[in-house]
Amino acid sequence: MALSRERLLDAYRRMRMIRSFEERLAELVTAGRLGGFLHLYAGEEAVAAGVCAHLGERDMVASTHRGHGHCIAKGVDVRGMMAELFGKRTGLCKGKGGSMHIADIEKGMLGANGIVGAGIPLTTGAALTAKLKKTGAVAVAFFGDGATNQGQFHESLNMAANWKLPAIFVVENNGYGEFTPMEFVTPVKDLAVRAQSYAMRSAVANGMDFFDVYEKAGEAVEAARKGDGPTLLECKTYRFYGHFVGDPLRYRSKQEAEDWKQHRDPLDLFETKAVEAGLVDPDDLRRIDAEVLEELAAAVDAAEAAPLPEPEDVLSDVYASE
Ligand SMILES: Cc1ncc(C[n+]2csc(CCOP(=O)(O)OP(=O)(O)O)c2C)c(N)n1
Ligand SMILES: [Mg+2]
Repeated sequence: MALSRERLLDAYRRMRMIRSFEERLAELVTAGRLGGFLHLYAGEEAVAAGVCAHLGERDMVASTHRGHGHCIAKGVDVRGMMAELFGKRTGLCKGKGGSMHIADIEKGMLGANGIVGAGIPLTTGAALTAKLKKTGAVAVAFFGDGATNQGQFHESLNMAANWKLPAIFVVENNGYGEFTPMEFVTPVKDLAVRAQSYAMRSAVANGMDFFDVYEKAGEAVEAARKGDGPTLLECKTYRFYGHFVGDPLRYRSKQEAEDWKQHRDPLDLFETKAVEAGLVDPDDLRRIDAEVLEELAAAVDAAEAAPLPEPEDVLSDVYASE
């Protein structure tokens, strides 16, 4: 599916919002204005944006501990996210979830998740629901290279392939799980090969290139929608900030990180390709950059000014009900 100028600009806006959102959070934490443990998605924007550009609100997404990017790409309200990060009553989850539990079911965001790999069976369940109810929706799991060594990854892929569920399993291979390089714990180089055990379709994408992710995710979504079952899509990517805000980064060289930032930044790559092909105008991109910063400044102001939850709120929304 070729992208119109309008949809390209929308994809760029989402990627820019992810980048600026994460940069703002890093500043706020460093300045002591925001607490909590944060895993930033900066560097991986093309994966979330390239996949979510194929999805509508009825489609479901399950995320990870590094979840802000997936939420933004899926259309979750940035003001509600910011207030949630500040633990405020106006947050998407009324301030009780925080970074690793942001969820917005109305937008098809099943939730960030502090348990590595746990979004994968949730996605499998959402895909089973879509199939049984014939909604035409697909379900997407985003997860890291580390998560592919969890049992639930293998159990879910087996089940999804066997039942031809409309699922897309997107592995964000950023080369590290916490502070451990992938090659220390994983004997295969391309995680996509793991799909073969389940007779599942697979693809490898350059996760820094929106257009490559968009194309390969498009094939996966199309196959899922027409009943041809799931795909394991491996996106090779890199996290610019390390595992969490404050990570001393002793396990990777400065040169390695600089190389990714200088030569493979997904926003730069998008701009070069889209402008050279005459698809967008740099002025439009600069206008979006400015609008995103304005929107974020308003979100931070609103979040800081918002009330904290009341003590009695601790007892509401604790148990699921019909
Ligand atoms: C079941 C479980 N085991 C261990 C952890 C601790 N932990 C948090 S993030 C992480 C690394 C995950 O690596 P990966 O899946 O590659 O995702 P990335 O952080 O690189 O995006 C680990 C081991 C956890 N949260 N849950
Ligand atoms: Mg990883």
